[in-house]
Amino acid sequence: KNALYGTSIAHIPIEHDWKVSYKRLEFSELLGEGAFGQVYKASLKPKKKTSKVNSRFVAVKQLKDGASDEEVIELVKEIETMKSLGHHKNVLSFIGQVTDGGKLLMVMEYAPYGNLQEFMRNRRPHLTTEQPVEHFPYLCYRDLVTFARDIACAMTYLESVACLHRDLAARNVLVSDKMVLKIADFGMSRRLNEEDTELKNYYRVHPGGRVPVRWMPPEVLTEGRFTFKADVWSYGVVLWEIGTLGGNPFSDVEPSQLAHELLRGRTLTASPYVAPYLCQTMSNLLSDCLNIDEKMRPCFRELLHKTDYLLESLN
Ligand code: ACK
Repeated sequence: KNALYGTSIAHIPIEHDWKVSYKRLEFSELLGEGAFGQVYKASLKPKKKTSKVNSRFVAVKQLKDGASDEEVIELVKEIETMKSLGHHKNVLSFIGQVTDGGKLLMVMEYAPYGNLQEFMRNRRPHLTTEQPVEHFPYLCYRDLVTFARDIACAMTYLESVACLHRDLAARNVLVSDKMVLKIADFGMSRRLNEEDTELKNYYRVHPGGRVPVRWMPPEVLTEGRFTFKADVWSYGVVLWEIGTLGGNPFSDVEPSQLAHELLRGRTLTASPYVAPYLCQTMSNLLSDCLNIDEKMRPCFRELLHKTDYLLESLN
């Protein structure tokens, strides 16, 4: 049993207005499970029984029994990051935390259509005849460009508040009502403090620290040096995931060999599901993001302008 998960949870500083009482939650199905713990769908009842406000669906993340100190600390950090982010339409909102009974639960906005990777895979043209999926059976090119724009919009915001995401991938983007995307999973994210921003503008990954290798640029894999341009590289990989409707990037490369392969010129190219008239623009964006020289990669603001422009041109 770890120290934080027991009574000492009371020592974690908590702002009163983020507290959610456990009694207000009515749990339903398990949405997903990872090494870290589980995410459940729940209904959050209003604070006062007499309230005219309706219950709303939320997603609740909790650690598995016997979670290690590190896992608890990661959840606490994720909560702290989400609290500090402020609201953006393409960033999953933090609702509050439950600390009753010495348990720590993170309560967040519920995104009804799950993660973007599976969402796209379930809508691949050859699959839709076998397993038609409710609400959005097909995706059109416009949807794919809207996905690229939504993610660029969220990332521009995160950069503006000095938040490195460090785990940008389609599996960590959730699909909400009207197919609006929400960036989620801030477990690995770090806020750069003023000193970092002024002096070096990077975050160093600790030796042996976990990184999602196939979404990472060479400078992270070889030096553990993380800047916003590393998030831009990951964004490039996400563009490829969008173009392949949820493909596995670099699936034929051993993780230990990836840095070497990238430095030898290996990259991600053309996507089978992208319309011919979009292919050139999307490939250019992709190769701009996957530039070995981080200084040459565009910033998120530019990516937002470009994807927005592309979307307008489809109208
Ligand atoms: O594809 P999914 O159902 O979407 O599988 C993962 C799983 O939990 C582990 O992260 C789902 N999930 C996480 N957060 C949310 C949320 N806020 N709303 C809906 N599903 C969520 C995610």
